[in-house]
Amino acid sequence: MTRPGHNVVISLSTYSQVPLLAEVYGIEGNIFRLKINEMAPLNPRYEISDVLIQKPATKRLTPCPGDTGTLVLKDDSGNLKFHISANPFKIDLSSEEEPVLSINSTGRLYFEHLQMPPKHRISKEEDVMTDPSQESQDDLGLWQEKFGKFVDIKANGPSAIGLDFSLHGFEHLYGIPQHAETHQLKNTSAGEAYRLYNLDVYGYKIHDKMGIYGCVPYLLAHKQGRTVGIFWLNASETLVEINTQPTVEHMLSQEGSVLAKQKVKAQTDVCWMSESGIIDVFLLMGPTPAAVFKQYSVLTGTQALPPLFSLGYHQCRWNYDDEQDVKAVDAGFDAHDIPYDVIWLDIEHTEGKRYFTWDKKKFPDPKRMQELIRSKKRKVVVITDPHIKVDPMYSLYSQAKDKGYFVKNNKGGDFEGVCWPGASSYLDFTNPKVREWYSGLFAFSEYQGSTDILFIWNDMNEPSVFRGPELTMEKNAIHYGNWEHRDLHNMYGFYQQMAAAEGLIQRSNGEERPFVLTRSFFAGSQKYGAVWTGDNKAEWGYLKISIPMLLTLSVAGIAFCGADVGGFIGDPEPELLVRWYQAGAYQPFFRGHATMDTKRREPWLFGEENTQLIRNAIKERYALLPYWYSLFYHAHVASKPVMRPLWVEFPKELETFDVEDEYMLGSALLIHPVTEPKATMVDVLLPGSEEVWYDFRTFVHWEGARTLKFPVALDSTPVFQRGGSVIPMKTAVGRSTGWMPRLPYELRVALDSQGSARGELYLDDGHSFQYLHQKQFLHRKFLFSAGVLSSSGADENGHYHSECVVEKVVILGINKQPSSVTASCPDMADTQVAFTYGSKTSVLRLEKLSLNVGVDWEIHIK
Ligand code: MIG
Repeated sequence: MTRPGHNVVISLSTYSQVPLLAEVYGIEGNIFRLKINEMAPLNPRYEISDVLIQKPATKRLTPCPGDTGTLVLKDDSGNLKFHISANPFKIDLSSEEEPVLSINSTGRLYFEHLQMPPKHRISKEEDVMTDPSQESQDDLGLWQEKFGKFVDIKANGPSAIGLDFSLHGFEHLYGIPQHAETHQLKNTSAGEAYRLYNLDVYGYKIHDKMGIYGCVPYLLAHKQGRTVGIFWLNASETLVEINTQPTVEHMLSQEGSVLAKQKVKAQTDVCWMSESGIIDVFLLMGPTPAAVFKQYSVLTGTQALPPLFSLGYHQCRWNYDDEQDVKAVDAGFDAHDIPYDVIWLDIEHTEGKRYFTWDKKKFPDPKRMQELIRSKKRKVVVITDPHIKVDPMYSLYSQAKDKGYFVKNNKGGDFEGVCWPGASSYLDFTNPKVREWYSGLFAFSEYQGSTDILFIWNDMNEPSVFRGPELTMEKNAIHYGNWEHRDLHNMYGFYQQMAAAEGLIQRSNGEERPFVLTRSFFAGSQKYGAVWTGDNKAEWGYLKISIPMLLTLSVAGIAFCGADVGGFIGDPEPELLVRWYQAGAYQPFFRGHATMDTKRREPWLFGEENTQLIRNAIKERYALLPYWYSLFYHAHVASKPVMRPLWVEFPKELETFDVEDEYMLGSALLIHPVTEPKATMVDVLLPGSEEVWYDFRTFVHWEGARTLKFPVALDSTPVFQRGGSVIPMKTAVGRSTGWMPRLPYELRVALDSQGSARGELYLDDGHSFQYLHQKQFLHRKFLFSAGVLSSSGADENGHYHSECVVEKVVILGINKQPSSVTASCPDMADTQVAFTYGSKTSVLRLEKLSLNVGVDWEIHIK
């Protein structure tokens, strides 16, 4: 063992026929990294770039005395200790002498070293081979694999890697999206492992471990008192096995009334296996959920701050047929008084699925159409897929062809597959030059018919290849740098969204925030926009599973996520559609979408009663946009998910650890969507014995640590405000977010058992980067304590002029009628505030206030 600088190098020879090199790094912020590669691989093995936002800042681990054959390192600030033994190779991590996790304690370290192909080996080893024709079939099998009609010839032969981690005391694991599965990861010992392999799966099955669309090779483990994360930085096909032994109490004996018990602590073993690349794993040592979120974002970046419009409602369909159709749908929203922000155009808007073009018959004047939408202060999103029609007359194709920008097949020609346009080649977004060129295609001068209200949707970027193995690209296709597709498959979509987002930024000379929705994703995709869960079905089960699916994406760093409202495939019954709008209104990315052969389902097509219900759901979303936007700011600067599983907010409350039918929006709202047909009652868990919870609509309150039998009608989703919070809202909604900046605010103040509350409001221009470069923003905090509600700066660096006022304050949980309420601002005489108080409800309402949102003020309640 040697110790160059900050890392430790260990030679491992027992796990592979060649020496392996293990490097151990301490990283600032309670992170630990382990890299294992062959000491001298025959060819370089793939190492991921572009996911880590910077070279992680390593820090010194101090060696301490330990047993012979063991190296003990201490991380002074994190109270962590690493016991490393080389033979057998094992690492134990402990925190203040409490064992947290062990590496390779079940001995699953696995490393297939690169070898000469069998032929070469034979010729080289001729002298020792007695009978070369007896070359074992097994050997060949490792070099080529049959998959249906496909033969995967592996350029580098077998190259798999694997490693196990034992998590001591943990039995709750989350993460490794994307699967149509529960939020809490299941034990896989009896069935299939979780598979991380990005695939296009139309109408995917629920409760399946097969990979769909995108993945993040990152999981979190949580127990009372500690949360940790394991981030396995590898983009090849990956399997994750999870084996949990829960805590058990053994009854030892019973003598009289005395019970002798022995508690055996829970342990979960996780084994990661990937097809190629190297072992590069980050251990995020928490100890809190918030600390783990932070650690992950230090590595991969935070959620991009979305433009405000993208938090509104999106109307999509495959397809809105033509300009007339777009106009009519847009007008329908106004006629029915339903807010919406964006109309979407799917693949049919193009000239024969040639992206960046328009079907001239259907969309003869795309700019005229966009000017109409602009006049409504709304936006358009169009689709651009990564496959490019093989057509020498299509300039995008011929340019990319000439420049050599397509992924290659293993014979050196351009890879060709079949997709929507027929024969297609696939842009090699892993090449920085290709990304640069692709970004340039979004320039207004390049993209004919585009304007600055046009934003982007990346679909089919797993990549989807019809008639390809599992509907994707052959693993032996060749990318930039001569890497095989197998090495980086799971990053293909990540790179496309990266290039598209960059393109939108560039077309505005760096001034405007992009919006790009992607179907495929990887660790770090949060930096480039939003993600949705692909082709779900118009069935109740898909509505229900959308919640755990989005919670899983959220804890894996992807805060801006959503599921197709209504269900993409099939025709939802009206009740399902209504319930889906009510649920979607409280999910981060809120888009109605439907496939081609479904009936039209714009919100007003199901009778006045249902229109009213959908209208209400969408309006509730718009009224809460100040809260949503503030939460996204928080996700952007402080790494906390917007949509949070209960365990994140109540990390000590065991009964929250497996909850997935309800969740928190930020720390103030608890949402329990109705996902069953004809429901009249839902069981709502109100966690926390210290908490008070208020029905968000009736203001009735309950103390926490109980399960409510909560009656539900068809008119709403159960939503509860947590005592101790202040939620900023708008008093009214507009036809889109564009009509809302001047509308006044309402503050919902819900008092905790001590009679206090706090909350925040973030606002800026909603679309540019000036919040970043010129600090043009307002970040306010509201505090209620001892009868005084105050507004003050949460971040004095920010400045933004707003005419907007706080007009209304509703305080929940005031238990006596005040005698006077006065408001005071710095440059104004104190004024009496008119109020109404309901002694039955304990609700105090202050109306007709006119307190500028950007200045400090106080309201005194006596
Ligand atoms: O499988 O572009 O998930 O949202 O409407 C069809 C057509 C291809 C799949 C996407 C879906 C989109 C559709 N696409």
